[in-house]
Amino acid sequence: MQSSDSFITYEQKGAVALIGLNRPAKRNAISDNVVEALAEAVARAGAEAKAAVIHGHGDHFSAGLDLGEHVVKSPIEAIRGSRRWHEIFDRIERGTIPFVSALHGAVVGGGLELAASTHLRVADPKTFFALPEGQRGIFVGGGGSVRIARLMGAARMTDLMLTGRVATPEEAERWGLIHYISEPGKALEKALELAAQTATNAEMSNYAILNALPRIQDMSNEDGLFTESLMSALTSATPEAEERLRAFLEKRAKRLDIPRAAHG
Ligand code: 1HE
Repeated sequence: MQSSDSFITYEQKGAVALIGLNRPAKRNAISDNVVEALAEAVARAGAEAKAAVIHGHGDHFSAGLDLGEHVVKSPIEAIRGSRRWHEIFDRIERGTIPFVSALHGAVVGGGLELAASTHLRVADPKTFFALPEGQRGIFVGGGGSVRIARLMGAARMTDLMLTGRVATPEEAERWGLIHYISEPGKALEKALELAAQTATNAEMSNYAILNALPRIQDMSNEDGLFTESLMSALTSATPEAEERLRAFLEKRAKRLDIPRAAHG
């Protein structure tokens, strides 16, 4: 038996926390122990790091909910379990630091729900995505009907759930489910690079991107524009913003990395 404190690994790489799902023998299936260890790692990252990467040890990111544990649950126990997943994934999505997921192998069911709670998703070219809940006689319970449906559209999610079909990284990218397809075998490297980049942003800007932007999507135009102006005022009234704006005007700021093709 694996000891419960090793279900998740935690390392710090500069300003970035590296959180690893670590049950490779069970394809990183997410048991109650994994969820609790993840909660601790997420809290630690929020306190100690400026960005975080979530990845999977072994050949897969995650095979989703631990089906062995699930079968013995009564409805009320399952509701408690689902609500606990919501709580922790919400801390990832609406916290104070950006999370990047490095995906490879299976990103299935609850594994995809976890990935959907992160802010940027990078996938290896051999990653595969599926929502086989229909075949297992269950439903999503880790926030997928909200997050995954919003990312790729409820119609596409319906297809994956009804048919159980497996989607490719190219499809996932086209649907807006992932942001990047890495070079083969380099998803973690690319995710770390992106996380390190986000860690250099002003913390208030990151907070606004993580917390105001998604909430504004749930508002009317009027309320969205109003909230945007408040957030904008709050963000620009920080000493960090003042210094960064001055650095740009004094030509001390790092310049935009403009793709060569755009130079004409
Ligand atoms: C598991 C799990 C799991 C593997 N819970 N034990 N998720 C699924 O329906 C996906 C189920 N898993 C698979 O389809 C396959 O395992 C994979 C395609 C991901 C990987 O295949 P493969 O050939 O590398 O591994 P395997 O031989 O299938 O599995 C290796 C072991 O991991 C095996 O245990 P063993 O004791 O026989 O060695 C499997 O039983 C075990 N294993 N996946 C428990 N998921 C909050 S609601 C979310 C709802 C969902 O997530 S539904 C989707 C569930």
